Amino acid sequence: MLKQSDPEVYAILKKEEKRQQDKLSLIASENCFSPSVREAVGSVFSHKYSEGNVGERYYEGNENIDQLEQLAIDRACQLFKVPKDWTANVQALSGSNANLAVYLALMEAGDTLMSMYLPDGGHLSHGWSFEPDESKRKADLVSGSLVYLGGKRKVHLTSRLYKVVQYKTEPQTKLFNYDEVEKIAVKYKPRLIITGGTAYPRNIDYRRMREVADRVGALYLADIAHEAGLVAGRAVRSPVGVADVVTMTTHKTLRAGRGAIILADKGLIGKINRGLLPGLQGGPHNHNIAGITVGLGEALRPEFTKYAQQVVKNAKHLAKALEKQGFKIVTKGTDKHLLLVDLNDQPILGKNFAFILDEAGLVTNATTLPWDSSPPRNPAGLRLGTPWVTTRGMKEKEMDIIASWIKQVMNIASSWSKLTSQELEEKAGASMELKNIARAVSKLGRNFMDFPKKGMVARAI
Ligand code: DSN
Repeated sequence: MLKQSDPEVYAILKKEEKRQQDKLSLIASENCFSPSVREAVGSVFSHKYSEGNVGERYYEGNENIDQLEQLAIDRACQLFKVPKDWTANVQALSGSNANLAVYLALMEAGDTLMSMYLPDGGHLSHGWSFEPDESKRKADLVSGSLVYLGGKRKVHLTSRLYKVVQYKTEPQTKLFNYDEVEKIAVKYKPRLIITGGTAYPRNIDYRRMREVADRVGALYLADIAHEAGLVAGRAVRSPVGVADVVTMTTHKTLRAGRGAIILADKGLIGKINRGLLPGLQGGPHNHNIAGITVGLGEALRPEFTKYAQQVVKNAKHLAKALEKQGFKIVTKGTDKHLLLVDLNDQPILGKNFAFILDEAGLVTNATTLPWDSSPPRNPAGLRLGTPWVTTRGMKEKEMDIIASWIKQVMNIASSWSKLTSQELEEKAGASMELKNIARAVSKLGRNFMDFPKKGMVARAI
């Protein structure tokens, strides 16, 4: 129908379907959803306003939305094995909004929060501000201090509303030292401590962080946006019942459509509900809640546990395979779905390399690395993740192939290190060698996804 009614949008949609089919997404935060999740997201649920919570709405006509949202809450509680007195909120439109709702519920403006340093893998919504003066930034990197008190430019709302103290990894290991984190907490006495982020490849010791929070009388928020599916599939440890509040997005490893879930005890969730509405949002996106409900149902099936565990196996294997190809992996591996490649000893750094890889059909993103002073516009790191390729059914054998393609691309690009970005883009665009790899990527991809005719979930694992 769209084809006839709006051929322009239809043509763009077809191009995007082809891009997703032909290329491999190795972006750690991306995944693809089953046809059932997508059917629910595209449903009439998007037509309805339903401000409020189950059984207490400001608009009439919400008997079906109530049933849907209660099912989502029940499934979330079952999947994440919450304690008896806990419940869920499934209305936050995104992970950032989920976190903001928690802050609104638990803190006053001006309170102190403590979170992971963004360049070491934290998240913007945990309160980022930066120092525009590059020399001061570099001085901070060599000082060896494990605490960051922010810079002049308060780019995220969180850093405008609250005092933000961030803890860093250690310069040698690039790991968090919990004794040091505890000292920082004792000194700055935060009201809220946050763990989690987007690029820390190792497990977080939730129990140790609970001890830190208890020592200083802070509340503890575990943001598992990235790991939600791995927690659900028991492929990594769970902070549920350890932290006071757990937030997550639903569209990354959890593969349940776009949105967010907040888990906490019923008293806190009551406050968080009010943080979201009227504090932050208007009507919930019921079509997304429908997608989340279907995705949670899928995640409750035994196949999902196999999927989550294969995601981790694939990431560990990809890290090893890349090491064999001569790449340096931050912390020498991973405990989860993502890994960081340190390109400092390679001819091409992160942003340029990610661009060239995309020309070869491998979609990735550049990232900052802990204790690295490369320019933020072309950071030295490359973040890779395995959630999407695992959904497509790929296993260790394909990780070896992907690692060898990444090496081949670096070899092809090795003589381009002195080029300007524009020259490099022209070279990459014209390279027959990159086009050949892109063809091989697309050929491999055809064995792993009948998109969009057949469901990936049915094919995966
Ligand atoms: N954009 C997400 C990621 O890539 O990790 C975080 O919000």
